[in-house]
Amino acid sequence: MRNLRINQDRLWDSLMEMARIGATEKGGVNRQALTDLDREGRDLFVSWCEAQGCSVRVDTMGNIFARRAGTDDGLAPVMTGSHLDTQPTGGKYDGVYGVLAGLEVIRTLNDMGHATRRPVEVAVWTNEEGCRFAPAMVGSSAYVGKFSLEEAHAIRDGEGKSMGEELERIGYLGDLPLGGREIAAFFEAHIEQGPILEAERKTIGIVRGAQGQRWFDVTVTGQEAHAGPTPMAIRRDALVGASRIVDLVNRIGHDFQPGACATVGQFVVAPNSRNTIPGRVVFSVDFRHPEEERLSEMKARLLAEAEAITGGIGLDLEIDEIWHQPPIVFDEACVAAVAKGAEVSGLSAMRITSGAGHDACNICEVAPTAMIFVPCEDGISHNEAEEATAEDLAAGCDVLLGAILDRADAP
Ligand code: HGY
Ligand code: MN
Ligand code: MN
Repeated sequence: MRNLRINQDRLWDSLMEMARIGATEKGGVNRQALTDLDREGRDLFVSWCEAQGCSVRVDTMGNIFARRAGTDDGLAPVMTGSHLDTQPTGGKYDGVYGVLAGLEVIRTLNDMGHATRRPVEVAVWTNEEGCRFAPAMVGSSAYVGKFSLEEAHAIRDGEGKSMGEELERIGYLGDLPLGGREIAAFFEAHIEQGPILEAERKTIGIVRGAQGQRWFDVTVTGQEAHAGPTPMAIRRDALVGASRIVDLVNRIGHDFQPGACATVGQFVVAPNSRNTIPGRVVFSVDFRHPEEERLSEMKARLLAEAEAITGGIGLDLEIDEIWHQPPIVFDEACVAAVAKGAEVSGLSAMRITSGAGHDACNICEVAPTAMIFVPCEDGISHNEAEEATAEDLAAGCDVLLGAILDRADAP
């Protein structure tokens, strides 16, 4: 089966067609979870899968499963897939590549008339990005039981709309029960979203695992007052306290090198009026580290020093940890299947740990799992300029095909 190769142009054309849904002026994509654009992208994907003879089912979290039957169809499927939702200023490949690479595998197997022993499924996981509905990876988290269905449905966006309501509104509140199905193996193809593969001139990242993450919501409360008559000495300026904590977050990131990442991405000042002293600031903190110990130390330092900052200037502080994803290690046999796929395809490859979180980081809790990375230009992602070459994307998809066949045809 090794002479099986995917169709590079067809994969590229599908990526470009999907990228038109939510296309932004700067060449990116804004197709956030459970919006009408997300529905449009989901509908397009479902139509492509049905055209390939797949049966398509949707679960109660809106996760989509397109299934190509196996000769021994009662066996647990080999699954691949990723997400179709994007960041507000996202790119054409983050998540979408893993979904459409899975579809390209199905298309190639159909072209070759190759019947796999096990069924093959392509999954689309709901709300991987976590920008409209926090935290990230809710669909795959709920699938493996980290959230109950009620908890996940109750998550609200900045306008107070809940995931449950929005799933119903876009017609993706399915009736397939959440999780509980055996998966023989799960492979996710994804762009690296960092600079390592490009710097090392490698085409394939054999992903051995992912770093841990801790996400926080921080609220600093002071007192709104007039910017003119209020003397500096008696002010309780929430923005001053919040700004000092932003600097603290950055210092923690630098102090826990090598490996740490620390980001404040969302920042809301109230009342955000130029001549009123800010009374309340709410912002996000995203900590990451490959080692759980270090990640806990980063958290401890944030809690201790933020309290000292705000207490010292009469402000109130609330830090709410909204998500913790420990570092994970993928299944060695699946990682080996990816390594073998790269070797047989004659592609340059290296083992790598993922800096980003992915749905595979959840699915690995219920199935043997591994990921395949391909480079993206300058390592840039979560940016409208995100770019990758048709050749690298096709190479990663060939490795995905090899890994899936390795497990789907296994005796
Ligand atoms: O935040 C992440 O790592 C992923 O892009 N949701
Ligand atoms: Mn992604
Ligand atoms: Mn992303």
